[in-house]
Amino acid sequence: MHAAIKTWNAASQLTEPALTTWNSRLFHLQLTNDLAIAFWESEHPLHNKPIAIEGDLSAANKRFAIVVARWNAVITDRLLQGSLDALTRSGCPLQSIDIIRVPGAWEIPSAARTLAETRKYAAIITLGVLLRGETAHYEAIYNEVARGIGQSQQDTGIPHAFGVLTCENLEQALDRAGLKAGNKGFEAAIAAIEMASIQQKISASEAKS
Ligand code: DLZ
Repeated sequence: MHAAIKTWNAASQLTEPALTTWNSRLFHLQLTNDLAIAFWESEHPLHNKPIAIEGDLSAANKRFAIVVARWNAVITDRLLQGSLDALTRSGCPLQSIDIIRVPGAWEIPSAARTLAETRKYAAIITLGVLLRGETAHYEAIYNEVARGIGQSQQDTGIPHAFGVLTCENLEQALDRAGLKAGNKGFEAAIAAIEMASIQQKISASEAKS
């Protein structure tokens, strides 16, 4: 580009290409007193690096299950609404979504595992709310729920999105269920869609190699 400009107008006010401190080269062409053009060349930081497999956000042609606790239903219903919103807006029809209601967060892992073992689902979304102030043995329950969902995911290889809120009180839970801090049910479903796509892509690349 520098050589081409020189040929085009040898008299132009052209600086020589100079190395910058951020691994790139730069020169200027002064066109008028008020107007200059900068030409900047840099190497893309990912040049020659392996191409990453990344999930897309299409939920079409996949089946999803949502396990939702009835305890604190005023919140979990909103989380469920958020998950359904994310799935349907990403191309998953309602007929391809199974909703399983369980009594409380404690029951989520076993239902999730039963569903995962059917191998019918691209991913499972788990939704519940534990309120610290109102739940005896809060830490113990939470740890076991998180462990059980994680274990089901690891043992079956089916992605499980974690949408079990742990909140100090009802107000905080409402904020996270669509009021002030987004809707964690929506976010969990988006993670599920992305992971389902990643799994599909990894399987496809395995089949090719
Ligand atoms: C018992 C109980 C309590 C105290 N708190 C909650 C809660 O905040 N969130 C929730 O999802 N479930 C709670 N549960 C119910 C337990 O999860 C479980 O359903 C029952 O102990 C029956 O096994």
